[in-house]
Amino acid sequence: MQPFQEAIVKKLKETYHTEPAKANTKQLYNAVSAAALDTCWDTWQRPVTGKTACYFSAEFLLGRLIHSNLLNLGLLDETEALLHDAGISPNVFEEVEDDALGNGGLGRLAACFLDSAATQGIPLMGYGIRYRYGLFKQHFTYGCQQEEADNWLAWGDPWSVRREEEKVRVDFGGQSVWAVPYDMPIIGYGGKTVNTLRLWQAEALEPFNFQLFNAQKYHEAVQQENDAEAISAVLYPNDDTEAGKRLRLKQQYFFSSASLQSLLNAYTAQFGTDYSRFAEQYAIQLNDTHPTVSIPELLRLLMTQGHMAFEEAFAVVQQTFAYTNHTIMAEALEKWSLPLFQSVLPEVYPYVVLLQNRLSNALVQKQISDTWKYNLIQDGMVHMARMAIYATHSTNGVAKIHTEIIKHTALPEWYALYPERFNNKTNGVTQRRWLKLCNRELAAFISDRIGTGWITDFSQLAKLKPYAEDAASREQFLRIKREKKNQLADYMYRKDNFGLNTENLFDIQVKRLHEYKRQLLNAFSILDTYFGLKDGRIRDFYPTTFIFGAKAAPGYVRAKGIIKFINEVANLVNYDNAVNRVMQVIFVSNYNVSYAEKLIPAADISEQISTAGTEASGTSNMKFMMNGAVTMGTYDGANIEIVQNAGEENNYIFGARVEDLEKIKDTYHPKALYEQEPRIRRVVDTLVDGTLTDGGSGWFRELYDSLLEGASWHKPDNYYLLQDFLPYCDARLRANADYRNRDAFAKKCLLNIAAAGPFTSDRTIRQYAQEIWHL
Ligand code: NBX
Repeated sequence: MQPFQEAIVKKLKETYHTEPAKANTKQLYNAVSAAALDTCWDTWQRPVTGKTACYFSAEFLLGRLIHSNLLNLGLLDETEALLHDAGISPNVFEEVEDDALGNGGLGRLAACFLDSAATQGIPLMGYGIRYRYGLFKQHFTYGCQQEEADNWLAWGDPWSVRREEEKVRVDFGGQSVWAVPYDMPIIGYGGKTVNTLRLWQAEALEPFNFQLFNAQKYHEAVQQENDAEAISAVLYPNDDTEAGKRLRLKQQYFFSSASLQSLLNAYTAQFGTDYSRFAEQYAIQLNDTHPTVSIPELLRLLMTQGHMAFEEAFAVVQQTFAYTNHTIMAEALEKWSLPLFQSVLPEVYPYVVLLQNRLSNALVQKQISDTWKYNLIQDGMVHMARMAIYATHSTNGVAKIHTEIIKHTALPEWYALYPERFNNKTNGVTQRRWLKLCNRELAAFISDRIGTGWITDFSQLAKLKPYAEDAASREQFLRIKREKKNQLADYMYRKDNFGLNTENLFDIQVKRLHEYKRQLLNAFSILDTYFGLKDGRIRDFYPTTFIFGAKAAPGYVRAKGIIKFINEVANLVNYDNAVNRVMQVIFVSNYNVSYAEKLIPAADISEQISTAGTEASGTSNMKFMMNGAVTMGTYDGANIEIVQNAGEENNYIFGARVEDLEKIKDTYHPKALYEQEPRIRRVVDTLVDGTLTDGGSGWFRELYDSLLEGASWHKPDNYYLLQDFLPYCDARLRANADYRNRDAFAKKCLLNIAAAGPFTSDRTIRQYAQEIWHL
């Protein structure tokens, strides 16, 4: 037996008095994890020297950690051999719950960044919240989304270490709590660097009040405990901002203050209480505006604990912080009402006023009169994005087009004031999880041809390009795709009790459910194909399986209506014997990181169909690309950079561009399109003509009206579904026809893989380190 295998056996024996062949999954999971943690403990505990970057984020969507940590430590093969010898399935850990402390792209990006930084020896530490319950679990009853709490800690938390001795106190107006850090190792590939993700848990100063208990006030006796623990109890399941929730502001301040206090404690231990050189030791990246209350909080700490004058403290703050914007949707820009902010954070508010006063002076000096566009405090609200731009040295977008839209459309007044602060950092994803781990077959295919250097240097993927011309490689690629479809079919049968036709073309759209992402457009186009097949308008259709996966925010009624609609479309198609040999539609339940790892490698077509100008970047588009799917997409987000690099001729770009929409936006009349075009009318009418039913909820009528009549808060079809409908249907039929020539299609796929080099988060995080943090 290898030493690591012996270590696992020893853990099982000492902790659970059992052995591999007899252990249950939870015991195995905890023993393997603990043994693995031991192997990197010394590396982890080595003190870091020099400047450190800190990623402040309300979300880290880590997914399942055991496989990626074993991979990065080089212990995956040994572990699997041990499982095999004990007669245990290699898939045994598939029942272990994901760490789902995030909603979607923003939280998953944070997780990719941590992996990439550790792999490249960049000292990047994550700071966030240890939610007791992560993103809700989803299932469907009669096609409607139902939510269930995500009790992820039921599996134990073997990758965290509680650091009781490093807890700090966080004060709100009238409430004080402990913030207790739980540290997780972030293990770089090869195990040479182990960084830290520090997640804070809220606990009561005094958990139990005996006096109240003795007075038989049982509820009051535990009230402090309950109120404290509420702060880190649950992840808010909205992936756009929910204005005005008191607990949400508390969460933001809780982890901001705790993280800053812990950085100041570490700084003080090394350099004393002269904080004037703080920014030489720490760079802090704000992941969207969620941690932006860190700005007045650091000011407060520097001026009270460090006795600094305001101007001096402001300079430190500005040199320390940088801000990343992830959305330009006006309704998603965070604002807090003044009364709420003042009552939750009375000690912090005065520092917001100091910032506002400094800004006011600057605006006078620059002779700017429309100050209402800039004010941090305006119309009874505290504007967090404005604060994040004003008090930091860098504001970045997450794809080229997104950064241009920030500069010229969303926040032009700020770009005019401080043009040098604005910069782009196109997103990326880690190829360790999103290729090496989730698609071992394709990873081996690549390594056989170009060596293994791509695992840590993704630019080497370009060396794969000549193999697109090699018939044997194309054939081998197709065999791998087939194998990944079979694996997905097994998984989906277990999870969703649905049988996939693995001979089919797999067309997949997975992402949060949002009107701007246009899952409804996808569904309309599927219906158009369905009617086209039945009418005989469409012939020679290559059999296709359409797959959706998405969670809707629980309060987002329209999004839930769209889920129900797609499930009804799926029923209509799947039970219709006239078409179900050539079409399948399935909406998988509980789409999460682990499901993504099964779905993405099996895709032939990646659906990236947001309204131009709305998706800041997208990151699943990159994951699909590196797994050899072609992009069916609009000119939006990182799709643009993807197809520029891989060739438009190897992808399917359709629909109105930002400039086109700009031109038609005042005259757009979706009802005219509906009336003129029978194919549009036919699919839109299924919402109301009895073809499909919403079970009496009224959701489908509401969707119908939103497209044709609008609502009090928006114009009709404000995401231009009907505008892009026919071009989308055409592009899909074109791709479907192309797919018949499997060999030619495989060539496109291979050219996409070979062009994926720039879309690694290794490149992104290097750019942050060099251009923003100056490490
Ligand atoms: O961030 C996403 C964007 O929509 C994607 O285009 C982008 O690729 C990704 C990474 O840059 N934004 C996102 O995921 N937002 C959230 O999850 C979110 C969560 C909570 C909240 C607001 C937004 N209050």
